Amino acid sequence: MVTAAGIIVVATRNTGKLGEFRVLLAPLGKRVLSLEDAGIDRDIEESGATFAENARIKALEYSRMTPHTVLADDSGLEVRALGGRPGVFSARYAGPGASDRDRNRKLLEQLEHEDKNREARFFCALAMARGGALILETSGECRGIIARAPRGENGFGYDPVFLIPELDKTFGEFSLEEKSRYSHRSRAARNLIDLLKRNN
Ligand code: ITT
Repeated sequence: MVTAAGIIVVATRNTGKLGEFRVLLAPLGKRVLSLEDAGIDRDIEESGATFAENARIKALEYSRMTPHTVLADDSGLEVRALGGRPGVFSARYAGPGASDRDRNRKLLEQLEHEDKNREARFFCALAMARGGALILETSGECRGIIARAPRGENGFGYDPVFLIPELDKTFGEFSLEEKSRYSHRSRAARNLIDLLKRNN
């Protein structure tokens, strides 16, 4: 297999994540390819019990399908009043075929009677692999609260309902540049870049 050291395949079909990674990985000066760009159309079952396990499964499996280095992200929202749910089920929270809007509606309904206890965190686990071998793993988190109603049109997923109280802004009201400073994914990506620098 021919590998190109200047390429990273980001193992996601989520275009929101991909757009963020293009910004977050820019300091590495590598070409960022999507699964589609890399010609990979198979899907991997996310059977892990934790974000870290799922990120590892995705990185290892996809790295067997391409000669390039693969970076996988498994992420989601943990809400304290819901005992940490939706957690690893964040993408599947409102069942198959549901939209981001459906998931946000369900979340707000479930928290309807929670006036004070609305704390939540976004968590992002990253795993990097090549040729079926793990290179590194890291993670990042961002704490906030669940807003009373969706605000803002930017981002994806639960962004419109995830509020940073100090700024009185949801992630849905953040620009891509602001989200790239505060988010769980940006923290994980900074850790990844530090680890890569230390290992080289
Ligand atoms: P891939 O597996 O292809 O990467 P996915 O959307 O299924 O895409 P996950 O399994 O990691 O990704 O599920 C993460 C879900 O958590 C995602 O669909 C969103 O609903 C939510 N999520 C994760 N990061 C988020 C963010 O930065 N903003 C808003 N919602 C986020």
